Formats: sequence, C-alpha cells, structure tokens
Amino acid sequence: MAKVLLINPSYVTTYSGHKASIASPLFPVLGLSAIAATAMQHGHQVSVLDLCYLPYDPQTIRQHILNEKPDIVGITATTPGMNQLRDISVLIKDIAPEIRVVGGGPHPASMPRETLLESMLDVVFIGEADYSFAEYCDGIPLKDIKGIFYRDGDQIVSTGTRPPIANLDDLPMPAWELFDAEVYRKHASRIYVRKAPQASVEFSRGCVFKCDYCASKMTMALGYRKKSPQRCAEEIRKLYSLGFRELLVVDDIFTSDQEWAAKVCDAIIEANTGMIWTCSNGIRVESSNVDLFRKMKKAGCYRVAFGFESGNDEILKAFGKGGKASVAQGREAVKQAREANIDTQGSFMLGLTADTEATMIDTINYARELPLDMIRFANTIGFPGTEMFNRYHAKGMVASYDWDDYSFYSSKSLFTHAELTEEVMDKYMALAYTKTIWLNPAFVLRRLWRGIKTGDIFWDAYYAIKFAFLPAVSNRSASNYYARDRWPVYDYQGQALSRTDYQIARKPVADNQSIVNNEYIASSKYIANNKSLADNKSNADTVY
Ligand code: B12
Ligand code: SF4
Repeated sequence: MAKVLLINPSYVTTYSGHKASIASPLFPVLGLSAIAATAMQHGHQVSVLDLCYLPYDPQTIRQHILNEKPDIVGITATTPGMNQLRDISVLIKDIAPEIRVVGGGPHPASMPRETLLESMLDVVFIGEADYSFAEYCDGIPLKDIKGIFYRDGDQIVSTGTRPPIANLDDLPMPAWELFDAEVYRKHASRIYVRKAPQASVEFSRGCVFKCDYCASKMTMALGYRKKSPQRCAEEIRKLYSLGFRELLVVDDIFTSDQEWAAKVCDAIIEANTGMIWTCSNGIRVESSNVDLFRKMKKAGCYRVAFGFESGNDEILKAFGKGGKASVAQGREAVKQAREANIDTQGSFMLGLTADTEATMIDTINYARELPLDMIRFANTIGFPGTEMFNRYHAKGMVASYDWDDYSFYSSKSLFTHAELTEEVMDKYMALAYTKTIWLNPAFVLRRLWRGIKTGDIFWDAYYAIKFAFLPAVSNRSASNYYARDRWPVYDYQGQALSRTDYQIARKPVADNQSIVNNEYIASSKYIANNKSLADNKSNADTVY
C-alpha cells in the first residue's frame, strides 16, 4: 500500500485584484477526487492538501510533507498553477529525494515533456488518469502504464496515449470525503454561490466541438461520454450526505444531448435531496430548449451560463464556434432560460483571433442588450493545449512562457495580436464593464429586482461596492516561491511541442444511433484513437 498526498495549488493570484474576482470559485477539485477514488479502490491511503483558497506558502507544504511522510505526491495544475507545481517539486525533492512526485491535469497533460523538463517531477500523466494513477501507485513498471511520460536516465519516455474510459459508470464515486466541506462554506463567494458549500460534479466527459481557444480535449478527449442518470443521482446523494448544498456541473456540453439531460434531471428530481445547482461552466447557445430548462429548474438548477464569446457572427465562425452558435441563437437562448425562470450568466471574450476594435464594440453592445443577470468578460488567451497556443507558438508569436502571466484577467500581453495592442485591450476590458453594467440601467434594475426577490440584495450591494473599486484586469504578481532560482528551465523558442494531439472517444460505426443532429453519441461503446490538431478544420466532428 502506498501513502499518497495530492496537492491542489493556490488560486489566489488568479482570483484577486480584478472585477471578476468577486465571483471567485472555490470547491473541491474534481480531478483529484477522481484519481483519489481509484487509488483508494486499489487499497492505497490517500489524503489531499487543497491550497486553492490560501496564498501560496511553501512553509505550509513543507510542514504537511513532514507530518504526512507520503511515498507519492501528486500535483494537479492548470497553466497558472504550473509555477507552483515546479516550486513544490523542488521543495519535496529537497525534503526527501525518495518521495516520488508526479503531475497531471490540464497543463502537464498538454505539455508533458516540457513539464518534466521544467520541474523535478518523476512522471507526468496525460489525459484521464483515473486508472493510470492507480496503476502507478500499485507499482506497475512505468513502461507498462499507458498514458504517461517519465524519466529514464537522461531520456524522457512516453508510453503512448490510453483509450478514453468507455463506461464512466465503472469509475468509483469521486472521493469528495477527503475535502472538508466547511472550508468551502467559509470561503464561498455569495454572489456566485447561493447555498454554500459548493462542490463540482461531472455528469459527462468531453466535447465534440473544436473552439480554437479550448484545451478540454487534452484531458477529456474529443467525443462525448455520459454517466447513467442513476449514477448522476447517486453522486448527488453522496455529496448531500457530505454536507454540500450546491453543485457546479462542470460538463462541457451538458445540454447538448437533450434527451439524456432530461433523464438526468428526472433522476435528480426523484432523488429529492433539495440540492441546488448551476451550469456555470457554460452551455452552448444552440443547445437551449425551454422544456429542458423547465425540467432543469424543477431539478434544482438556478443558473445557466452561456459562452456567447462574441457579438459578431463572423468572429464566431473564425474561431470555430459559428454556424449554429450564432448571435441570434444567443438571444433566443437567454429568452428561453428566462422563460424557465433560470438566472442567466453571459461569458464574453475580447481579443479573439479575428477581433478588431469594431467587432469588440459589437460584443460589448451585444452583452449590454441581452437581459443577463451576470456578465463576465475575459481576455482571450491561448492556453497551452489549445489550437490557438500551438499556432502562436509555431509562428514564434508567444510573448511569455512564464506561466504566472497566464490568466483571463491578466493585463499582460501574451501574444502578438494582428490588430490589437495591450493598451487597446485594457481600454476595451474597462469599457466593457462600464457600458454593460454601470451605464446600463436595465442591468442595474434587473439585478435590484432579482436581489429583492431572492433576498440577496445586501450581498449584491456588498459585492457591487467591491466591484466598483476593482480594475477590469490585474497586473498579476508572482507568488512567494521557495526556489525560483533552482527551477529547471526549458527554452521553448524554436522547439516543437511534445503534445499536439488528443484522444478520441469514437463510436463504433455499426452502432450509430445519434440523439441530436447526428452529432452526439448515444452509446457507451467506444473505440479510441488519436488525431492531430493540425487536421481539425471543421467546427464539429460529424462522425459523432
Ligand atoms: C472546473 C474547472 C475549473 C475550476 C477548477 C479547476 C481545476 N483545477 O480543476 C476553476 C473554476 C477554479 C477553474 C479555473 C481556471 N480554469 Co478551468 N476548468 C474547469 C473545467 C470546466 C472542468 C475541470 C474538471 O473538474 N474536470 C473533470 C475532472 C475529472 O477532470 P480533470 O480535472 O482534467 O482531471 C483528470 C485528468 O486531468 C487527470 N488529473 C488531473 N489532475 C491530476 C493530478 C495528478 C497528480 C494526476 C496523476 C492526474 C491528474 O486525472 C483526472 C481524472 O481523469 C475545465 C474544462 C474541462 N473540460 O476539463 C476547465 C479548464 C481546466 N480550465 C481552464 C482554464 C483556462 C482555467 C483558468 C486558467 C481560467 C482563468 N481564470 O484564467 C483558471 C485557473 C485557476 C487556477 N489558478 O488554477 C482550461 C485549462 C487550460 C490550461 N492549459 O490550463 C480548461 C481545460 C478549460 C478549457 N475549455 O480550455 N477551472
Ligand atoms: S464547445 Fe468549444 S469551448 Fe466548449 S468545451 Fe467544446 S470546444 Fe471547448
């Protein structure tokens, strides 16, 4: 039996010093709950150190390692957490070189070789690691574990990708019990969470679309796999029994297979826990349906977020979201959600690949015109693992490989945009909030009326004051690192990236009944293979 410690880095730098930080999201990290569950199923002892709500402090980690004396430490990281991952890897090897330190999650999975070369990790896991991590804890020889990159002397060895998990119901229930619900209650943002504490839950994995700024396929594969409605309800019961009262559904496209989504809602209604939930991760506008929204409302859903991104159809098409996800469809989606009495949140992006000042004005006007309850603007950033990042990297247009600079709300200019300078971007980010919130009486009245109806008015007032004084973007400062001068360094300039492909969860041709528009998979039987990002020209892969 191995003693395993899993670490989630701090989010504090990402979610402080800018307007969007008033709705900072804090809940147990699902990737770690998932790999903890399979490792525990294999008989290993697992604990979690979740630093997400604390400023980064190497001393806290050192003390924890000395107390726990783990055999294996696993660190998860999105790109803004990558420098913390590097720092922690050096810290742990200083404390005890025999502790095995491994990494996974969106950033390491997108750049496995580079992550090893920039850190002191022993192994990097790519894609879904539910089973590969458990095998690693079991002590299976590294060459026999599919889906990892590891060091062999001076060499870095890849064992190839692993087929996506065919039946998600086979997975054990995520080990949320390793997190203390009270922590997430205390630190919840009351404008983002109505009934703290909140947890995240996934009813499905993957997406069939190919937006060029999205990295989800590096971990969750291209294709769509769903849990059974009964399993989804069972997860909600478990979370309720652990003290969680609100859920964030993190699925990429929860409402796209509407027949299945309705069945999930039926199962939730039958479970009758009183759990409330949101689709704050975003659903696609063309997947809106008023009957489904009514059912979601009955099942406890009180907010849906729409990824509108742009108010200009040509821009939507240019980055791979256009076609069915049009500006007109966005208006219809908001109307339908409001008819079902569900709050609406709109996410917009400025500085998209083809954006100009004129098209950003279209986006701001669109956000102002839509009857939304929450509005969020983000700078378009090509995160590692996205087609956008690969393209910028190949052309030598990435201005910074310092992962501390990467955030939707950072004022740093990370890429050379064809049309837009850093100053212009800052100007439009500030203008966006002024025009859509402060100088938008319809929004202010809507929010007031909503606050009176829900009793949230005092929280609204509190957050409105904070919001007023914060800048639209922040000039992120690096964390208080332990050994920045000793981090291994990798020179990205002119080097090909180690991973530009992803796995595909593909339906067998013989069993091709589709549910919606011939695009989504109904079956749970898949075969897997890989596809180069360079091949991806179309918006949706119609084999699904
Ligand atoms: C929920 C969510 C969040 C949550 C929680 C983040 C987290 N650490 O999980 C919050 C709201 C905090 C968040 C914030 C951000 N997010 Co986010 N988020 C998601 C979302 C929607 C779901 C993640 C999830 O729970 N998936 C389900 C679990 C089961 O999958 P998983 O986390 O990938 O874990 C599996 C594997 O990756 C692996 N694994 C994961 N960790 C580890 C660790 C070890 C040791 C091992 C062995 C394996 C392993 O095993 C797991 C089981 O198979 C994804 C989209 C997506 N489809 O994944 C985006 C996503 C991860 N986010 C993304 C981004 C860009 C961000 C932000 C940078 C945005 C910003 N504000 O600038 C911030 C970063 C905050 C920070 N400082 O870290 C990108 C990642 C791009 C990148 N290169 O990092 C994604 C992929 C969105 C996208 N469509 O591109 N996010
Ligand atoms: S719809 Fe686009 S942004 Fe959303 S998960 Fe799919 S590819 Fe990513």
